[in-house]
Amino acid sequence: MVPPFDCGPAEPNSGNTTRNEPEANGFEEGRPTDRSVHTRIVHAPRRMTCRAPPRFLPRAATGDRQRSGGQPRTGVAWIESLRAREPEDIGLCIVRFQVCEVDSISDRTKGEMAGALPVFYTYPLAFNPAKAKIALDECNIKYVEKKIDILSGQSLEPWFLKLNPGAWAPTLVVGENVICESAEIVKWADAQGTPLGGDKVDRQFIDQWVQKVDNWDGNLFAAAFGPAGGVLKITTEHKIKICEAQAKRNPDLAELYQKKAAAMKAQIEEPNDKAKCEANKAQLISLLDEAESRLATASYLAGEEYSIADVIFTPCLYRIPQVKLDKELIESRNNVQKYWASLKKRPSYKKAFGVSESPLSTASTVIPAFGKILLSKITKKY
Ligand SMILES: N[C@@H](CCC(=O)N[C@@H](CS)C(=O)NCC(=O)O)C(=O)O
Repeated sequence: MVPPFDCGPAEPNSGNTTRNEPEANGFEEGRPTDRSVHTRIVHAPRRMTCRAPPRFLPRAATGDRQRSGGQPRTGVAWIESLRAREPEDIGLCIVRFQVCEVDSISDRTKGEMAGALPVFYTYPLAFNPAKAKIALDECNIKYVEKKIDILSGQSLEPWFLKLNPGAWAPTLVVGENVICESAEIVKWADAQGTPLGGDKVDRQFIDQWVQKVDNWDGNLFAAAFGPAGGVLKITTEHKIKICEAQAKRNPDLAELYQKKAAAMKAQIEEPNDKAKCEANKAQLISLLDEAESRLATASYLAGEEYSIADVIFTPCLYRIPQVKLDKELIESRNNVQKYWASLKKRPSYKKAFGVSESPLSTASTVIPAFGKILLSKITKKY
C-alpha cells in the first residue's frame, strides 16, 4: 500500500506505477496520454512531505518555495495549465510518471478531474459503497478511489456537501456529473460497455431486482442485529454536532446541514423500533427466498451469466455473517449457499471487502476516526 505522504522515488522503472508506465513524452497537450499514470494518485494534506528529488517536482506541486530554498521548481505543461486555470489551488503534482494530489480535496474537485478518470469517493467498510465498487471493478472501469471518512465526519465538510448534498458514500464524480446513489452508480458502470451478462440475462428481472435490493436498508440490518448499533450511535451523535457547527459557519449550506442532522437523528432511533427491524429482516428473507428459487434453475440471479443483479446483492449477503445470522439465513438455503461461495471467489469481492476482512486494516481505518471523535469531545470543537 502507498503511504499517504509519499510520492515515492522519482527514478524511472522504480516499480511504483502498476501498468504501462508511460515515457516522459507520454504527456501531450498538458494531459497524460496514458491513464495508467493515475494508478499512483494518493491523497495527501496540504503540508505534504515529498521525498522526490526537487528537480522532479513541478513548481505548482508543493507550493512551498520555503522548503525548496526559494527556488521555483521545474514542472510539466499539464501542471502549468492546471495552475493557469486554478491559480488559487495547488492541484495535482506529477512526479516523473506519477500523479499525486498534494492539496486537500477542495471545492473544485468536480472540475479538477473533468476529462480524466471518474473519482470514486468511498468508505471501505460501508455497505452501499461496496455495491458501487463491485460494479466498477466488474465492469472494468478505471477510476480514482478516494476514501471519504463517513465516521469522523469528513463527509460533512462543505466541499463534499456541495458535491453530494446527502453527504454520504458512495459518490462518483464523472467529469462535471456527480452520481450520488449506489444503484445509479451500478447502472452507470454497466452502461459503459456491453452490460454484464450481455443478452444471456433477463434484463427485466435485473431492473426490478436492482430496485428491490436498493430498497433494503443494510445499515439498519447491521445496527439492529449486530454490534454496529453502538458505533453508529457514537459516530452519528458526533456528526449531528458537526452539522450544527457547520450550519453556523456556512449559512449558505445551513439548510442542507439541518436536513442531514434531522435524517441522522431519525437514523439513531431506527434500531430501537422493533417492528421496523423485523420488517427489515423480513424484506431480506423475501429477497433470499426469491434468490433461492431463481438459483435452482440458473447459476446466477438473472441467468447463466453474472450480472448487476448479482453485483448489488453481494453486499447484502456479506451483511449476514457480519451479524452472525448465516446459519439461519444462508446455510438453510442450499442454492444461495453455493452461490455465495462462488461470489466470494470473485476478485471484485476481495477488492470490495479486503479491508473489512482484515482486522488490522479495519482497525487502522476506524481508530483514527474515533481519535478525532474523542478529540472533538474533549475540545468541544466540531
Ligand atoms: N441512498 C444512498 C445511501 C448511501 C449511504 O447510506 N451511505 C452510507 C454508507 S453505507 C453513508 O455514507 N453513511 C454516512 C452518512 O450518511 O452520513 C445510496 O444507496 O448510495
